[in-house]
Amino acid sequence: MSAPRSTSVQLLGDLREVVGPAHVLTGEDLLASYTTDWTGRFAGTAVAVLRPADTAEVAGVLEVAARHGAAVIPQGGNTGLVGGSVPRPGLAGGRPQLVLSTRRLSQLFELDPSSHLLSAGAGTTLAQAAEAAQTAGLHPGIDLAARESATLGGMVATNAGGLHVVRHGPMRARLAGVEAVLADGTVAARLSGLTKDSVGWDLGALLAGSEGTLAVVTRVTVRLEATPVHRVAALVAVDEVSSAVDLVTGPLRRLASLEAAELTLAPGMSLVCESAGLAAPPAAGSARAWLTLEAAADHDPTDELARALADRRVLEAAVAADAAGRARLWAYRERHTEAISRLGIPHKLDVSVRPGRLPALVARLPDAVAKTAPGARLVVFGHVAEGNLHVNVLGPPPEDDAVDDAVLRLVAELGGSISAEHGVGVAKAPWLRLARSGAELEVMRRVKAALDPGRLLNPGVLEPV
Ligand code: FAD
Ligand code: 2HG
Ligand code: ZN
Repeated sequence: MSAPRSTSVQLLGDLREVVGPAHVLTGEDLLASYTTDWTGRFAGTAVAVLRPADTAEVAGVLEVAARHGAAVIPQGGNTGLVGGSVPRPGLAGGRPQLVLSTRRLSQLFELDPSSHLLSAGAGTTLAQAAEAAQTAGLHPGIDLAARESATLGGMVATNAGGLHVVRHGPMRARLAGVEAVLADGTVAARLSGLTKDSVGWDLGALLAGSEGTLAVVTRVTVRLEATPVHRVAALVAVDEVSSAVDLVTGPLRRLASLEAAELTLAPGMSLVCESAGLAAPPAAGSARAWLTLEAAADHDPTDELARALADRRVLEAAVAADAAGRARLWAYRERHTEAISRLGIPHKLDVSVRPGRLPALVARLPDAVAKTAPGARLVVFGHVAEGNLHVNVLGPPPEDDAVDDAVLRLVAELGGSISAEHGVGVAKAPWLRLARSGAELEVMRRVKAALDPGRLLNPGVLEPV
């Protein structure tokens, strides 16, 4: 929703004083890429996009926004998939909406190899952080296909997961410190990087998963891991989804070197091969599921991986140890998101159940989808070790959420979560009560009211509808 012209003129004038005229973007052409989300399902209009250069400018932007009663939507790489990083019509209660882009907050503040820590501006991309860590033979212990655009601040705000959670945990576990600006401009920081520090509440843990509703993260300190000497990837065809789950929760789980265990199914495999022009995967035609595995260690983990896969339910496997070969195998898994988006605007349901219930979820999804969205195309893949499936449905119009309702209710019935790693955003706000009790939501409401009483930051996100 746009503000009355007089308000906008004063607001824009004050914002230009804080960040400089070149960093207050206005006009539809300039705003377009900041006001529509990655999927194309969520979009709105903003009075301006602000590109502050440092923490003081972020505080200044928030102070001006509060004075003018404008809502602020923090945005990093805009790769979030739940509509939390863009303005939305109707959610700011008629107030002007501003997008605060963190992309200029990309300074590398510290690389401390002895403590295995990297501290950088919130707008630093994951790829930039990984490249910096690599100069010391270290890596951030977290990886995802959006690595070239997703920012450290966005990854904290969503508690991002990704491909290496099985070994190194989600972003919350990688976090050794944060600096953030609260809605009233207060700068709060806990950047000591200490492994043991039990003085009260943990600011980073509070902000991990807060989706831009409590503060703007301006700096992130990440724990690093030593880069293993050897790395091997495998694309493994199995007869059934249940076999993939059994292997990952059994022999593979016992491998200390296991770094990734990803699941793909036949419909997604066909789509990716067609869309990206890839050769047929192992056992195409007979396999119902594939595991993309990666093991990494200072010894060569190929033999131990092979031993863990010595099982009659494994139909065929392709293995690669060199970087080009590994990338070739990973393409079957990593190119799902882009291949799906080529077909239209998907309904994305990022859900988790206990791994043992994955086969039941996979088996029941087609029926749940067919009943609410007849003729829709269903593509399912995910992070099998955490029971995290990415359920993508193509067909229903973006605003028709009957299929979202059916899938999320099925997941809740199986004791699962409506968001495993992407967050709630606006996409899943109507179903928050399926995942959190009334008492838990009341705690969230009180924390929000304490830190952002004017509901300045990301109104509508993470709020029960
Ligand atoms: P944005 O999209 O800009 O923002 C996401 C949310 O964080 C919004 O609510 C926003 O308001 C808030 N936010 C952003 N920056 C800040 C800040 N500095 N302070 C406060 N709030 C902020 N996600 C996974 O978890 N695992 C995956 O494997 C994965 N793979 C992906 C693959 C592809 C191809 C794509 C497109 C996305 C993928 N994602 C994945 C989703 C996405 O990359 C993550 O959610 C990522 O953490 C978003 O980072 P971002 O910088 O793009 O944040
Ligand atoms: C992934 O694991 C991402 O690749 C994206 O979380 C999931 O596209 C999706 O649904
Ligand atoms: Zn994922």
